[in-house]
Amino acid sequence: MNQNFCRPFLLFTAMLLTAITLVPFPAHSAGHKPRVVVLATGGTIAGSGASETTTVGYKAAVFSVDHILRSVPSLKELADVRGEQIFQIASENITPAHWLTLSRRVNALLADKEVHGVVVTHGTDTMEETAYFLHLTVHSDKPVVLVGSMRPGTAISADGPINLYNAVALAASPSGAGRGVMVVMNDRISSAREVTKTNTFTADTFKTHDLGELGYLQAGKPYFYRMPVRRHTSNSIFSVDNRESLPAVEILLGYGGSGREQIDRAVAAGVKGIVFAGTGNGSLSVGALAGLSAAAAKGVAVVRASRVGSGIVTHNADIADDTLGFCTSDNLLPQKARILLMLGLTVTGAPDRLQNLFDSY
Ligand code: DAS
Repeated sequence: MNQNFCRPFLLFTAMLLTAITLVPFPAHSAGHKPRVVVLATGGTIAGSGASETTTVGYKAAVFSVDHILRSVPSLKELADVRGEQIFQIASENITPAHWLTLSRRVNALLADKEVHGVVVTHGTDTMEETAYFLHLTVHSDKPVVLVGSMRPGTAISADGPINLYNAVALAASPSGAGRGVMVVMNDRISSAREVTKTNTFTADTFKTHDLGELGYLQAGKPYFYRMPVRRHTSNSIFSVDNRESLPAVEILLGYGGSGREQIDRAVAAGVKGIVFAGTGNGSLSVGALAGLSAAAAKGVAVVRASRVGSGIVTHNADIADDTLGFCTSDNLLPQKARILLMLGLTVTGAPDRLQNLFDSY
Protein backbone atom coordinates (compact mmCIF):
# COMPACT_ATOMS: atom_id res chain seq x y z
CA MET A 1 0.00 0.00 0.00
CA ASN A 2 1.64 3.30 -1.03
CA GLN A 3 2.59 5.81 1.67
CA ASN A 4 0.26 8.55 0.32
CA PHE A 5 -2.83 6.38 0.86
CA CYS A 6 -1.73 4.58 4.01
CA ARG A 7 -1.30 7.53 6.44
CA PRO A 8 -4.76 9.20 5.97
CA PHE A 9 -6.45 5.80 6.13
CA LEU A 10 -4.71 4.94 9.43
CA LEU A 11 -5.57 8.38 10.83
CA PHE A 12 -9.26 7.97 9.85
CA THR A 13 -9.35 4.49 11.39
CA ALA A 14 -7.82 5.74 14.62
CA MET A 15 -10.32 8.62 14.81
CA LEU A 16 -13.25 6.23 14.15
CA LEU A 17 -12.13 3.79 16.88
CA THR A 18 -11.70 6.67 19.33
CA ALA A 19 -15.17 7.97 18.58
CA ILE A 20 -16.70 4.54 19.10
CA THR A 21 -15.04 4.06 22.48
CA LEU A 22 -15.95 7.56 23.70
CA VAL A 23 -19.65 7.39 22.79
CA PRO A 24 -21.45 6.02 25.89
CA PHE A 25 -23.72 3.28 24.63
CA PRO A 26 -26.93 3.13 26.71
CA ALA A 27 -27.41 0.10 28.92
CA HIS A 28 -29.90 -1.06 26.30
CA SER A 29 -29.28 -1.41 22.59
CA ALA A 30 -30.97 1.23 20.43
CA GLY A 31 -34.64 0.58 19.72
CA HIS A 32 -35.10 -1.56 22.83
CA LYS A 33 -36.48 -0.29 26.14
CA PRO A 34 -34.16 0.03 29.15
CA ARG A 35 -34.01 -3.15 31.20
CA VAL A 36 -35.24 -2.77 34.79
CA VAL A 37 -35.23 -5.55 37.36
CA VAL A 38 -37.80 -5.45 40.19
CA LEU A 39 -36.66 -7.19 43.37
CA ALA A 40 -39.69 -7.90 45.57
CA THR A 41 -39.28 -8.24 49.34
CA GLY A 42 -42.93 -8.18 50.51
CA GLY A 43 -44.72 -5.41 52.45
CA THR A 44 -48.07 -3.73 51.94
CA ILE A 45 -47.45 -3.31 48.22
CA ALA A 46 -47.81 -7.11 48.13
CA GLY A 47 -50.54 -7.06 50.75
CA SER A 48 -54.13 -8.29 50.72
CA GLY A 49 -57.16 -7.01 52.67
CA ALA A 50 -60.53 -8.63 53.40
CA SER A 51 -62.44 -5.99 51.41
CA GLU A 52 -61.86 -2.93 49.23
CA THR A 53 -62.23 -0.71 52.27
CA THR A 54 -59.60 -2.56 54.31
CA THR A 55 -56.72 -0.07 54.53
CA VAL A 56 -55.49 -1.25 57.93
CA GLY A 57 -55.60 -4.73 59.43
CA TYR A 58 -54.68 -6.42 56.09
CA LYS A 59 -52.02 -9.07 55.54
CA ALA A 60 -48.69 -7.80 54.15
CA ALA A 61 -46.40 -9.87 51.92
CA VAL A 62 -49.04 -12.01 50.20
CA PHE A 63 -48.84 -11.43 46.43
CA SER A 64 -45.88 -12.47 44.27
CA VAL A 65 -43.71 -10.13 42.25
CA ASP A 66 -45.34 -11.40 39.04
CA HIS A 67 -48.79 -10.60 40.44
CA ILE A 68 -47.65 -7.08 41.36
CA LEU A 69 -46.10 -6.49 37.93
CA ARG A 70 -49.24 -7.77 36.17
CA SER A 71 -51.32 -5.24 38.14
CA VAL A 72 -49.58 -2.40 36.24
CA PRO A 73 -49.71 -3.35 32.53
CA SER A 74 -48.35 0.05 31.45
CA LEU A 75 -44.95 -0.79 32.95
CA LYS A 76 -44.06 -2.32 29.60
CA GLU A 77 -44.37 1.12 27.98
CA LEU A 78 -41.54 2.30 30.24
CA ALA A 79 -39.04 -0.53 30.28
CA ASP A 80 -38.24 -4.17 29.68
CA VAL A 81 -39.21 -5.24 33.21
CA ARG A 82 -38.63 -8.56 34.93
CA GLY A 83 -39.18 -9.51 38.56
CA GLU A 84 -37.39 -11.55 41.20
CA GLN A 85 -38.90 -12.55 44.56
CA ILE A 86 -35.92 -12.13 46.83
CA PHE A 87 -37.91 -12.20 50.12
CA GLN A 88 -41.60 -12.23 51.10
CA ILE A 89 -41.81 -10.47 54.50
CA ALA A 90 -43.47 -7.60 56.31
CA SER A 91 -40.58 -5.18 56.63
CA GLU A 92 -40.73 -4.91 60.43
CA ASN A 93 -39.06 -8.32 60.20
CA ILE A 94 -36.15 -7.23 57.99
CA THR A 95 -32.69 -7.91 59.43
CA PRO A 96 -29.07 -7.03 58.61
CA ALA A 97 -28.77 -10.50 57.07
CA HIS A 98 -31.52 -9.56 54.58
CA TRP A 99 -29.68 -6.30 53.82
CA LEU A 100 -26.46 -8.17 53.04
CA THR A 101 -28.27 -10.57 50.69
CA LEU A 102 -30.19 -7.76 48.98
CA SER A 103 -27.12 -5.54 48.50
CA ARG A 104 -25.15 -8.39 46.96
CA ARG A 105 -28.01 -9.13 44.54
CA VAL A 106 -28.39 -5.46 43.56
CA ASN A 107 -24.64 -5.16 42.94
CA ALA A 108 -24.65 -8.32 40.82
CA LEU A 109 -27.60 -7.11 38.72
CA LEU A 110 -26.10 -3.65 38.16
CA ALA A 111 -22.80 -5.20 37.07
CA ASP A 112 -24.70 -6.51 34.02
CA LYS A 113 -24.30 -3.84 31.35
CA GLU A 114 -27.75 -4.74 29.97
CA VAL A 115 -29.46 -3.75 33.25
CA HIS A 116 -30.31 -0.03 33.40
CA GLY A 117 -31.68 0.12 36.94
CA VAL A 118 -33.17 -1.79 39.86
CA VAL A 119 -36.45 -1.27 41.75
CA VAL A 120 -36.91 -2.82 45.20
CA THR A 121 -40.51 -3.24 46.37
CA HIS A 122 -40.51 -3.15 50.16
CA GLY A 123 -42.61 -2.67 53.26
CA THR A 124 -42.80 0.94 54.39
CA ASP A 125 -41.94 0.36 58.06
CA THR A 126 -38.19 -0.09 57.47
CA MET A 127 -37.86 1.03 53.86
CA GLU A 128 -35.82 4.06 54.96
CA GLU A 129 -33.28 1.77 56.61
CA THR A 130 -32.93 -0.67 53.71
CA ALA A 131 -32.63 2.27 51.33
CA TYR A 132 -29.81 3.80 53.39
CA PHE A 133 -27.99 0.47 53.70
CA LEU A 134 -28.05 0.14 49.90
CA HIS A 135 -27.05 3.82 49.56
CA LEU A 136 -23.83 2.94 51.45
CA THR A 137 -23.10 -0.48 49.90
CA VAL A 138 -24.24 -0.50 46.25
CA HIS A 139 -21.22 0.31 44.04
CA SER A 140 -22.85 1.64 40.91
CA ASP A 141 -24.14 4.97 39.60
CA LYS A 142 -27.16 3.30 38.01
CA PRO A 143 -30.59 4.12 39.50
CA VAL A 144 -31.71 2.07 42.52
CA VAL A 145 -35.24 2.92 43.65
CA LEU A 146 -37.15 1.65 46.69
CA VAL A 147 -40.94 1.73 46.59
CA GLY A 148 -43.85 0.57 48.71
CA SER A 149 -47.42 1.48 49.46
CA MET A 150 -49.55 2.52 52.39
CA ARG A 151 -52.66 0.68 51.17
CA PRO A 152 -52.82 -2.92 49.94
CA GLY A 153 -53.57 -3.53 46.28
CA THR A 154 -57.01 -4.87 47.23
CA ALA A 155 -58.13 -1.46 48.60
CA ILE A 156 -59.91 1.32 46.70
CA SER A 157 -57.41 4.05 45.75
CA ALA A 158 -54.50 1.72 46.39
CA ASP A 159 -51.25 3.71 46.02
CA GLY A 160 -49.04 0.74 45.12
CA PRO A 161 -49.65 0.68 41.35
CA ILE A 162 -48.87 4.37 40.76
CA ASN A 163 -45.89 4.18 43.13
CA LEU A 164 -44.54 1.15 41.24
CA TYR A 165 -45.13 2.85 37.88
CA ASN A 166 -43.22 5.91 39.09
CA ALA A 167 -40.40 3.80 40.52
CA VAL A 168 -39.90 1.90 37.25
CA ALA A 169 -40.06 5.18 35.29
CA LEU A 170 -37.26 6.56 37.48
CA ALA A 171 -35.17 3.39 37.29
CA ALA A 172 -35.51 3.48 33.48
CA SER A 173 -34.60 7.16 33.18
CA PRO A 174 -31.08 8.45 32.37
CA SER A 175 -31.56 11.27 34.90
CA GLY A 176 -31.91 8.80 37.76
CA ALA A 177 -28.21 7.91 37.61
CA GLY A 178 -25.60 9.23 40.02
CA ARG A 179 -28.03 10.37 42.72
CA GLY A 180 -27.60 7.48 45.14
CA VAL A 181 -30.39 5.23 46.28
CA MET A 182 -33.81 6.87 46.12
CA VAL A 183 -37.24 6.28 47.64
CA VAL A 184 -40.30 6.95 45.47
CA MET A 185 -43.64 7.34 47.25
CA ASN A 186 -46.63 9.60 46.56
CA ASP A 187 -45.05 11.23 43.44
CA ARG A 188 -41.98 12.37 45.40
CA ILE A 189 -38.34 11.35 44.86
CA SER A 190 -36.41 11.30 48.14
CA SER A 191 -32.80 10.55 49.01
CA ALA A 192 -32.18 7.44 51.09
CA ARG A 193 -29.98 9.40 53.49
CA GLU A 194 -32.69 11.64 54.94
CA VAL A 195 -36.15 10.29 54.01
CA THR A 196 -38.24 8.87 56.84
CA LYS A 197 -41.77 7.58 57.49
CA THR A 198 -43.62 10.32 59.42
CA ASN A 199 -47.22 9.04 59.69
CA THR A 200 -48.50 5.61 60.68
CA PHE A 201 -51.16 5.29 57.96
CA THR A 202 -51.45 8.19 55.44
CA ALA A 203 -50.27 7.95 51.80
CA ASP A 204 -48.08 11.07 52.14
CA THR A 205 -46.12 9.63 55.07
CA PHE A 206 -42.58 9.74 53.59
CA LYS A 207 -40.97 13.12 54.20
CA THR A 208 -37.52 14.67 54.37
CA HIS A 209 -37.58 17.15 57.26
CA ASP A 210 -35.91 20.51 56.53
CA LEU A 211 -33.78 19.50 53.54
CA GLY A 212 -36.54 18.50 51.12
CA GLU A 213 -36.92 15.87 48.44
CA LEU A 214 -34.70 15.44 45.38
CA GLY A 215 -37.66 15.98 43.04
CA TYR A 216 -40.98 14.73 41.71
CA LEU A 217 -42.43 12.29 39.24
CA GLN A 218 -45.26 13.50 37.06
CA ALA A 219 -46.89 11.43 34.30
CA GLY A 220 -43.97 8.99 34.39
CA LYS A 221 -41.30 11.69 34.04
CA PRO A 222 -38.78 12.55 36.78
CA TYR A 223 -38.08 16.21 37.65
CA PHE A 224 -34.98 16.84 39.78
CA TYR A 225 -34.00 19.95 41.82
CA ARG A 226 -31.37 18.56 44.23
CA MET A 227 -28.28 16.37 44.30
CA PRO A 228 -27.11 14.43 47.42
CA VAL A 229 -23.94 15.97 48.86
CA ARG A 230 -22.63 13.27 51.20
CA ARG A 231 -20.72 10.14 50.00
CA HIS A 232 -22.76 7.24 48.65
CA THR A 233 -22.81 4.27 46.21
CA SER A 234 -19.77 4.49 43.89
CA ASN A 235 -18.06 6.87 46.34
CA SER A 236 -18.58 4.61 49.35
CA ILE A 237 -15.82 2.50 50.92
CA PHE A 238 -18.19 -0.04 52.44
CA SER A 239 -18.37 -3.53 50.99
CA VAL A 240 -20.70 -6.42 51.74
CA ASP A 241 -18.66 -8.98 49.76
CA ASN A 242 -17.82 -12.07 51.83
CA ARG A 243 -19.61 -10.60 54.86
CA GLU A 244 -22.16 -12.85 56.55
CA SER A 245 -22.99 -10.57 59.49
CA LEU A 246 -22.60 -7.03 60.80
CA PRO A 247 -21.42 -5.79 64.22
CA ALA A 248 -24.29 -5.55 66.74
CA VAL A 249 -25.35 -1.93 67.30
CA GLU A 250 -28.28 -0.93 69.52
CA ILE A 251 -30.32 2.28 69.52
CA LEU A 252 -31.21 3.58 72.99
CA LEU A 253 -33.56 6.45 73.77
CA GLY A 254 -33.15 9.33 76.17
CA TYR A 255 -36.28 10.51 78.06
CA GLY A 256 -37.26 12.09 81.37
CA GLY A 257 -35.71 9.88 84.04
CA SER A 258 -33.50 7.81 81.70
CA GLY A 259 -30.31 6.73 83.45
CA ARG A 260 -27.56 4.20 82.74
CA GLU A 261 -29.48 0.96 83.29
CA GLN A 262 -30.39 0.38 79.61
CA ILE A 263 -26.81 1.24 78.61
CA ASP A 264 -25.29 -1.18 81.10
CA ARG A 265 -27.65 -3.93 79.89
CA ALA A 266 -26.62 -3.38 76.27
CA VAL A 267 -22.92 -3.48 77.17
CA ALA A 268 -23.44 -6.65 79.20
CA ALA A 269 -25.18 -8.17 76.16
CA GLY A 270 -21.99 -7.61 74.15
CA VAL A 271 -22.98 -4.85 71.73
CA LYS A 272 -20.17 -3.38 69.63
CA GLY A 273 -21.84 0.03 69.30
CA ILE A 274 -24.56 2.17 70.84
CA VAL A 275 -26.45 4.97 69.10
CA PHE A 276 -27.98 7.03 71.89
CA ALA A 277 -30.97 9.11 70.70
CA GLY A 278 -30.69 11.83 73.28
CA THR A 279 -33.10 14.65 74.04
CA GLY A 280 -32.62 17.98 72.26
CA ASN A 281 -29.12 18.41 70.85
CA GLY A 282 -28.21 14.84 71.79
CA SER A 283 -28.27 15.76 75.50
CA LEU A 284 -27.50 13.09 78.12
CA SER A 285 -28.74 12.78 81.68
CA VAL A 286 -26.04 12.45 84.36
CA GLY A 287 -26.75 8.72 84.50
CA ALA A 288 -26.67 8.24 80.73
CA LEU A 289 -23.40 10.18 80.50
CA ALA A 290 -21.85 7.94 83.15
CA GLY A 291 -23.12 4.81 81.43
CA LEU A 292 -21.90 5.83 77.96
CA SER A 293 -18.53 6.96 79.31
CA ALA A 294 -18.07 3.55 80.92
CA ALA A 295 -19.17 1.84 77.68
CA ALA A 296 -16.68 3.83 75.58
CA ALA A 297 -13.93 3.04 78.11
CA LYS A 298 -14.67 -0.67 77.48
CA GLY A 299 -14.29 -0.18 73.72
CA VAL A 300 -17.98 0.07 72.78
CA ALA A 301 -18.44 2.63 69.97
CA VAL A 302 -20.76 5.41 71.18
CA VAL A 303 -22.65 7.79 68.88
CA ARG A 304 -24.70 10.63 70.26
CA ALA A 305 -27.80 11.18 68.09
CA SER A 306 -31.07 12.98 68.78
CA ARG A 307 -34.67 11.86 69.14
CA VAL A 308 -35.80 15.27 67.81
CA GLY A 309 -36.01 14.30 64.11
CA SER A 310 -33.97 17.04 62.42
CA GLY A 311 -30.94 19.29 62.97
CA ILE A 312 -27.28 18.71 63.79
CA VAL A 313 -26.01 17.04 66.97
CA THR A 314 -23.14 19.38 67.80
CA HIS A 315 -19.76 17.75 68.48
CA ASN A 316 -17.73 18.87 71.53
CA ALA A 317 -20.30 21.51 72.57
CA ASP A 318 -22.07 20.64 75.83
CA ILE A 319 -20.26 17.29 76.03
CA ALA A 320 -16.49 16.70 75.60
CA ASP A 321 -17.04 14.06 72.93
CA ASP A 322 -13.40 13.74 71.85
CA THR A 323 -12.22 13.39 75.45
CA LEU A 324 -14.84 10.73 76.18
CA GLY A 325 -14.32 8.91 72.87
CA PHE A 326 -17.86 9.69 71.66
CA CYS A 327 -18.96 10.29 68.06
CA THR A 328 -21.86 12.48 67.01
CA SER A 329 -24.37 11.64 64.27
CA ASP A 330 -24.39 15.03 62.48
CA ASN A 331 -28.01 15.22 61.19
CA LEU A 332 -28.56 11.48 60.70
CA LEU A 333 -31.67 10.03 62.31
CA PRO A 334 -30.85 7.37 64.93
CA GLN A 335 -32.01 4.49 62.70
CA LYS A 336 -29.72 5.75 59.92
CA ALA A 337 -26.80 6.46 62.27
CA ARG A 338 -27.03 2.83 63.43
CA ILE A 339 -26.53 1.61 59.84
CA LEU A 340 -23.55 3.87 59.26
CA LEU A 341 -22.03 2.76 62.58
CA MET A 342 -22.54 -0.95 61.80
CA LEU A 343 -20.76 -0.50 58.47
CA GLY A 344 -18.17 1.85 59.99
CA LEU A 345 -17.26 -0.83 62.54
CA THR A 346 -16.41 -3.19 59.69
CA VAL A 347 -13.52 -0.85 58.80
CA THR A 348 -12.47 0.77 62.11
CA GLY A 349 -13.18 0.99 65.84
CA ALA A 350 -11.28 4.25 66.36
CA PRO A 351 -13.64 7.06 67.44
CA ASP A 352 -11.79 9.70 65.41
CA ARG A 353 -11.96 7.60 62.22
CA LEU A 354 -15.61 6.75 62.90
CA GLN A 355 -16.33 10.47 63.31
CA ASN A 356 -14.74 11.14 59.91
CA LEU A 357 -17.33 8.76 58.46
CA PHE A 358 -20.20 10.62 60.15
CA ASP A 359 -18.76 13.88 58.82
CA SER A 360 -18.57 12.66 55.22
CA TYR A 361 -21.37 10.14 54.60
N1 DAS B 1 -45.98 -3.92 57.97
C1 DAS B 1 -45.67 -2.92 57.00
C2 DAS B 1 -44.35 -3.27 56.32
O1 DAS B 1 -44.25 -4.36 55.73
C3 DAS B 1 -46.65 -2.81 55.90
C4 DAS B 1 -46.20 -1.77 54.93
O2 DAS B 1 -46.47 -0.62 55.18
O3 DAS B 1 -45.54 -2.08 53.94
O4 DAS B 1 -43.48 -2.42 56.35
